[in-house]
Amino acid sequence: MQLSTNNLNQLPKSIKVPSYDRNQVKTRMLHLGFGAFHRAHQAIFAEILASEHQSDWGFCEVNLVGGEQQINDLIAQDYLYNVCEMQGDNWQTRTVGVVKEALHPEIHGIDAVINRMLDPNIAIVSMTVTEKGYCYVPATGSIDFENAAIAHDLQSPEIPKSLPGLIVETLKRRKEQGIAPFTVMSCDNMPENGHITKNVILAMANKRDPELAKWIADNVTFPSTMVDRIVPAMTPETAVKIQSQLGQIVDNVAIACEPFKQWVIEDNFVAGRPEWEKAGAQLVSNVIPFEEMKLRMLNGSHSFLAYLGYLAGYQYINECMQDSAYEKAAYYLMVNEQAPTLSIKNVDLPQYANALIERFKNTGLKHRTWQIAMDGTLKLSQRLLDSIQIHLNNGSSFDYLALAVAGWMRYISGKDDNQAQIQISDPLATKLAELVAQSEDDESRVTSLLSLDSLFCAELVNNALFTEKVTNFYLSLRDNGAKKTIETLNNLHSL
Ligand code: NAI
Ligand code: CS2
Repeated sequence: MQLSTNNLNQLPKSIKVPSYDRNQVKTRMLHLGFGAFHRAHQAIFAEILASEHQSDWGFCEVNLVGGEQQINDLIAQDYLYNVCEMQGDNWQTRTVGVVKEALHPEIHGIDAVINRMLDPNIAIVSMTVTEKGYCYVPATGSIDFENAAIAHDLQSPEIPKSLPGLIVETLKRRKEQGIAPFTVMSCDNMPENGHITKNVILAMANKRDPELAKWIADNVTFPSTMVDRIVPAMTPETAVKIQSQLGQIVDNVAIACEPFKQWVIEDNFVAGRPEWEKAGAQLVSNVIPFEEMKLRMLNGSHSFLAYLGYLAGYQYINECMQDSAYEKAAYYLMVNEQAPTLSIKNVDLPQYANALIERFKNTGLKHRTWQIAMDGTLKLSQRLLDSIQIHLNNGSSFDYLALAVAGWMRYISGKDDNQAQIQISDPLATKLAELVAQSEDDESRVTSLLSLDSLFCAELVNNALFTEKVTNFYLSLRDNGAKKTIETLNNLHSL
C-alpha cells in the first residue's frame, strides 16, 4: 500500500508522523532540486519548525532536470515521505509533512513552474541542483555562456531550461507585474555559493537587459549557506532496509541519511524567512569561514577517499575507513593540510576532524566512492586546489592534497588498480577522454590534464613544485597502486 494521508496512521508507531495540521502549512518556499539531500536537510528543518514551533513555512518542490518519477511519486503520496536517520544498525524514522506541492517542467510544463514562482507568497526560492546546475566556470566563478542550456535560454528566454535562465525570467515577470522579489538561496556545496548564484544570475540578466540586472542587484538577496548532512544516493540494499522500517506501507520517495546535520545561513532575506535557528541552524553575518571549513575538511577528504578508494577497489566510504592507512591519510589531510588554510575562529579543528572520521565510519551509510568521485571538474577547486594555492604561497607542505589531485587524474584515466574500466561521470567527460587519449600513461598525462583551463588556473600550472608533486604521485599510483602509495606517504609523515 503506497503511503498517503489516509494510511499515515498505519505506519509503525515508532515512526514520528506530522503532529500538526498540514492545512496550516502554506507554500512559502519553492525548492529547485528535490534530490536526496534536500529531502533529508532543508525539508527536515522545516518539519521540525512545523511540528515544534507552529511554523507555516512549507514547500513547492521542483525538479528541473531529471527526477520526473520522484515528483510523480511525491504527488501520488499526498506529498508525504519518510526520512530514516541511521547510525550503524540503529534507525530513527520520521515522516515529512511540510511539502504542499510538486511540479516538473516535463510533466506540468515550464509555464506552470514559472507561474508558481510568481505567487507573491513565495518568499524564498532555494536550490540543491549540484554544481552543474549553476552553469559556471570553477576557475573564475563566472557564468559559462558556452553551456548549451544557457545558450538556449538566451535564444528563448520565455521557455528556460537552465536554473539561471528560469530565475531571471521569473524575476523579470515579477518586476513587470509589480510583485516583490523573493530571496534566492543556494544550498549546494560551492564556495560562497550565494555569490556564485548572484554572479550567474546577474550575468544572464545583464545579457538580456541591463535595467533588469540592476533591479535584481538592488532588490534580490543571495545568502550564502554552509550545508552539511551525508545523504547517499539510494541503493537497493538501503531501500530494503527502509522498507523493513515501514511495515506494510510502501514509500517510493523515502531516503536514508546520517543523524548529524548542520546548517549555517547568512542572515540576509528580502521577504522574510522561517525561524531556522529554532531548529538548530546558525544564522550569521558571514558564512565564508564555515563554508571553507566544511568544503576543505569534509568534502576535500571525501574526494581524496573517493578517488584513492575507488582505485583500490573500495566501493563505499566506510570501507575505506576500515583500512587504517586510509583513515590516517584522511585525518592527516584534514588536520595538517586543510586546517592550516582556514580562517574560522573558535572551532577545535582536530576535534572537528575526529568527528568527521567517525561520521565517515558509519556502517549504516552506503556512500559510494563512485558517487563522490563524479563531477570532479566542478569539485576539485574548492576542495583541493584553493588549499594548494595557499600552501604554495606560504611555502608549506601539501603532499596529501597533491596525491588527491593525482588520484583524480588516475581515476579520469579510466582504469582502477585491477585494470577494470571506470565509468566516468562528469559534465566534461568528453573533453577529459580526449585529453587522456592524446597523452601517454606517463608524465604527459599530467601535462595534458593540467591544460584544462576551466579547472586549473595558469598560476598553478606554471608552478614547478605543484606539477612535479602531482606528476610523481601520478607515476607512483600507476606503478604501485593507490594503497601502496598512501602507505609509503604515511610512513614519511607522523601525526
Ligand atoms: P541528487 O542526485 O539526489 O539530486 C540532484 C538534483 O539536482 C536533482 O533534483 C536534479 O533535478 C537537480 N539537477 C541536476 N542537474 C541539474 C541541472 N543541470 N539544472 C538543474 N537541476 C539539476 O543529489 P543530492 O544528493 O540531492 O545532492 C545535490 C547537491 O546537494 C549536491 O551536489 C551538493 O551540492 C548538495 N549537498 C549534498 C549532500 C549529500 O550528502 N547528498 C550534502 C550537502 C550538500
Ligand atoms: C560529497 C558530499 O557527493 C559528494 O561530493 O562529498 O555530498 C557530502 O556527502 C556532503 O557535502 C556532506 O554534507
